[in-house]
Amino acid sequence: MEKAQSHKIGMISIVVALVAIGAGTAYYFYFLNKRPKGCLDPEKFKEFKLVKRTQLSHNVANFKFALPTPSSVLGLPIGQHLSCRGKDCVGEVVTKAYTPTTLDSDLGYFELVIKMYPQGSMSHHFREMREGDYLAVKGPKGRFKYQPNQVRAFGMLAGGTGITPMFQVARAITENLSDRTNIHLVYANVTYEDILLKDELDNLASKFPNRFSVYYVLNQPPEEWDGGIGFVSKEMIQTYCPAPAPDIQILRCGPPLMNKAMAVHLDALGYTPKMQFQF
Ligand SMILES: Cc1cc2nc3c(=O)[nH]c(=O)nc-3n(C[C@H](O)[C@H](O)[C@H](O)COP(=O)(O)OP(=O)(O)OC[C@H]3O[C@@H](n4cnc5c(N)ncnc54)[C@H](O)[C@@H]3O)c2cc1C
Ligand SMILES: *[C@@H]1O[C@H](CO)[C@@H](O)[C@H](O)[C@H]1NC(C)=O
Ligand SMILES: CC(=O)N[C@H]1CO[C@H](CO)[C@@H](O)[C@@H]1O
Repeated sequence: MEKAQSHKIGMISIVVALVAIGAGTAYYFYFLNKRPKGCLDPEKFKEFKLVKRTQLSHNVANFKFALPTPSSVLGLPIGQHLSCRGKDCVGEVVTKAYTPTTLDSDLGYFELVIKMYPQGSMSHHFREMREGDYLAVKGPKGRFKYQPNQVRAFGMLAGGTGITPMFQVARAITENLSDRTNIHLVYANVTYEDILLKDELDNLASKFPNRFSVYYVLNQPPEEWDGGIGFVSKEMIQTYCPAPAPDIQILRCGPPLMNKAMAVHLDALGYTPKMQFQF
């Protein structure tokens, strides 16, 4: 009797275990298939073909890369970036972060806007790239998590190429009609010619006057200039960004010295660490 009982219990636990394994496997495959299929692998570099290179200024170009099929999705969450691998001028391998200016709603391709510095190591790689060449890319990378209406408003402090993650977030927000988030961008550069994506940003501002505003700041402004002059100041942040509140966030992305200066300004103005994010 006792032996039969324990035998029965043994059988039951085996059945329970099998059912659990079955359910787990089904759950795993269900979510694996439900997940939008992306072309990226966070562990492994994958190669993408450069199909079009468009020079935008003497040292800035737009690089368009093809995805495996015309309906492929890159699979990069809003505001996250790619790790790109290349070789510098002496053949040393380098990897650097880049945020596409395209979104997952752009099927079959992604685009990078790259500023190439004369002495830059990855800059060298991009300068040498020709249509038909392949770029090694890994991702997604980054801690930024964005959900529609997660905040009432974003303030954005960008410098130079730090505009690309801001532009991506701004596009995603304005292209979603049920997202009511407001965006206040302050964008700093040295000269007028350094301003990246200016047409695209001005376009957003005129199409969405109540939701997107941009204030340009230049170290060396042209003679006629109605934007800011010098470095981004505490007063500019006060005037052009949302005031500290639990439902706003200030994003920053620029050269390290600018990021540091902006963090000091934001702390002094009373923005808590939770109200600040650095890409
Ligand atoms: C999240 C994130 C997203 C980014 N997205 C983009 C993007 O979309 N497009 C893009 O072009 N870059 C982007 N960057 C910057 C990029 O990762 C590299 O830092 C940049 O391309 C320079 O790399 P490099 O190897 O050519 O230069 P390095 O070898 O690192 O630098 C060599 C020299 O270049 C000059 N230099 C380098 N960076 C700067 C700078 N920011 N300002 C002024 N002078 C500089 C300096 O003189 C420096 O001494 C992003 C960075 C981050 C963190
Ligand atoms: C747009 O926003 C709504 C909610 O505000 C969300 O449910 C939807 O997924 C968003 N669409 C896209 C394409 O992100
Ligand atoms: C690429 C570039 O010109 N970057 C500069 C833009 O302006 C900010 C602030 O003046 C500088 O810190 C960047 O180096």
